[in-house]
Amino acid sequence: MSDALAELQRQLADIEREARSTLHSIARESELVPIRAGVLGKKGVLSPLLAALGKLDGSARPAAGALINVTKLALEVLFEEARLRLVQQAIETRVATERVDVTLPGRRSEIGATHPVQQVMDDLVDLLGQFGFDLTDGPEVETEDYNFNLLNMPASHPARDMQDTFYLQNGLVAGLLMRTQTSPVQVRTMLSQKPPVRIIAPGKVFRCDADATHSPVFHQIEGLWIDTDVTMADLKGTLTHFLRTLYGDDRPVRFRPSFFPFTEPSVEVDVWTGTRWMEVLGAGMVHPNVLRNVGYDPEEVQGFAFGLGVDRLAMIRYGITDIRYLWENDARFLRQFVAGGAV
Ligand code: 2NM
Repeated sequence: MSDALAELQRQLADIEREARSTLHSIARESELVPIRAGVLGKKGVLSPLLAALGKLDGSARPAAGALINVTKLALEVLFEEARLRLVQQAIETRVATERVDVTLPGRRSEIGATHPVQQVMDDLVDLLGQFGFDLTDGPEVETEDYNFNLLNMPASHPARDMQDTFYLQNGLVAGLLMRTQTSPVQVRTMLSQKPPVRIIAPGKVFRCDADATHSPVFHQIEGLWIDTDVTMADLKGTLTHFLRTLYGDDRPVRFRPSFFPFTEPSVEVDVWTGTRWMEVLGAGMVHPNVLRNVGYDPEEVQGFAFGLGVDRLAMIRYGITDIRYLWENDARFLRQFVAGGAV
């Protein structure tokens, strides 16, 4: 072998050894590209050797060319092996570090639960629905007509005082207020429907009052049943059955005479707790003036209405002593009412 060939062989061996050791030291496939270019590329270390072929003796050229090609092939194999090894390593690293333990419990933010007042509301609405009452609703901002005048509450009525009612002063529409009861929904329904009417109106009501047992925003369900032959006996029978479904079949129920401007006669209804009478709702036969105000003839149709405070019933059901707990949104308080236990 000529000196030139021996020298070429030495150089090729150096290049191959150098490439092997470089390929063993790298960790990422992306590092491969510049290294490959530096060896096999146009400006790589093999190029000057190929260029030098021209300067060799014609007789030495084929052997030199063959040597370079054999090394080039070997290098290509080396680079491909390295690429496969690095790709495989990357996959194994990902599998090891991004492993998902499918046996872990799911992670999520607290999704919360139905508020205790809403739970009672839902239960009562559901029960009254079974009694045949249709669900209605209406605006929380009302006019003096719907909230007071049509309900037989004249301008002189004490409940209409600024001290008790939130009046709105928006400078555009006079006489708007936050409804103080859901009866305006009953009025709107009677104005738009002929009897028979059998509805409940659940919702928020607003009064200027705040202490341990009064909240400026609270919840009512009012019921109304008007037909040609609805009597005080229907009032007593329906409400007794309603309360005994809620509190137990043999629960003593008591009707006391009372007064509301929109009913005559009016009653307050108590249930026996075992130690004392507890007031749970107010009711009465709808006043003839109210019937006339909505265009009904009190000689032809009559009926009863009732109203109950949902927040108070929730406080009784859950033993809550201060109504303000219901509004503070303290998660430690609210978590106690999650059905089936704390979240
Ligand atoms: C109550 C008590 C008694 C009542 C009356 C009416 C209407 F619109 F028919 F006149 N709605 N609700 C009523 C009657 C409400 O709450 C303690």
